[in-house]
Amino acid sequence: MDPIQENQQTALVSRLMKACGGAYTPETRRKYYISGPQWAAAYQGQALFHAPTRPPIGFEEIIRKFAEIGVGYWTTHDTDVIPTEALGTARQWEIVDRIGKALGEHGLKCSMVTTETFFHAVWAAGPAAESPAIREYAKFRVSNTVEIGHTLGASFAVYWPGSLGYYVQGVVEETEALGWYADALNAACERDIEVARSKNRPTLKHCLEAKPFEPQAEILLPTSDAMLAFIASGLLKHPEMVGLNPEYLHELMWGAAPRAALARALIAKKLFHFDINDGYRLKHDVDIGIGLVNPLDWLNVLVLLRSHNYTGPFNLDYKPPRTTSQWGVFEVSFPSAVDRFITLWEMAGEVSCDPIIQEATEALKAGAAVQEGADAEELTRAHRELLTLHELIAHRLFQILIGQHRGRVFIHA
Ligand code: GLT
Ligand code: MN
Ligand code: MN
Repeated sequence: MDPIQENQQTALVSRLMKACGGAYTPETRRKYYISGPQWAAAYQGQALFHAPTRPPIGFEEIIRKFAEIGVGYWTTHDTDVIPTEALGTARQWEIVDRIGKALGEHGLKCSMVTTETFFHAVWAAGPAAESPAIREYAKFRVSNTVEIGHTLGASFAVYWPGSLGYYVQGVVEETEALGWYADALNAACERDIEVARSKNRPTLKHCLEAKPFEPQAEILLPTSDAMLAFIASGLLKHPEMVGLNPEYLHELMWGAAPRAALARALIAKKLFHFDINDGYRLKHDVDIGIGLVNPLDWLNVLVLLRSHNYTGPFNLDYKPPRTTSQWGVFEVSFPSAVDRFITLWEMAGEVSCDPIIQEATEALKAGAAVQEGADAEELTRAHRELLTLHELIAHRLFQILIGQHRGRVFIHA
């Protein structure tokens, strides 16, 4: 092939993207509770060892592009859209007003707001620092985000306490720091109750998001399970208002089975919100698009959520790769991530009503016919053949993933 001229590259990418097929219409995409984060679309590709590869982009353009694609909901950090120095000022409300107009004009809704308590130098010692003045500032920041959320019509507030931890041991007293962190959440909930009452709206759902490592060396709330314990610890004044925003990759990062982590959130009735992406076990937070690494695991995750009637948002918290251009973010990255989610979600519906999986599951639950008082030997023998169904179910899931259950064949015998 001849080298591709610069002015022919978008046409090539568009043509191949179309040739992939399988795209859903924006109307279909809008039927799902899928939200697009401002920070994901605006991510310029920078990291500790990486210079940016894409130019900056503002919320107006992102909201317009999300609308074109069919992403119906938008999420943001306070400082993704409002400069730190403008927070709480008249300028903040001018910007919020502009956001509201852009959302209205393009038919999007703001579903979630979150507070940046990790990037600015003020958070060097975290949002629950020793200094009372910094902790008061943290309370202001989370309460201010709650007000912004209500103004934009959001239903969820997310908290990622990434900088709640330490680099060097012995400086931070963990129980004290967790108590101080709870004070900030309590302030947010109390402000929420006041604002919700004054605006005649329901209170927000406050969702904690765990990540096991980064940016601190040691994190005080590293997993969703740790957060469930924190919610139930007695430190929160309104534990009923606080739940989880697990992120698929963040559970994988510590070596968990994300589906099992979600199951634990479900039985605690705390699965409020879900960040969807992909990546690798025991590696850093690469935030790859959903289904590009672990499609079978993702299918299983969605089977669980479907069967428990999860109705919360699916937040596309991934980072378009550095190799994708700004144009490509909206031509390839977002539409393909949305479409993989929808495909996996619909496929999960097929799993739930697949006759083979259903019968195998029912048979396993019926168990073997055994005499009363059977001993271990007899029980083992009685179930010996039945338990082969475990592997058969896994095989069937693979078939569904690749479409063999619908007659897709690779070799004609
Ligand atoms: C940060 C983190 C994400 C969280 C964001 C919410 S902040 O980008 O890595 O996983 O969802 O505050
Ligand atoms: Mn996340
Ligand atoms: Mn992540």
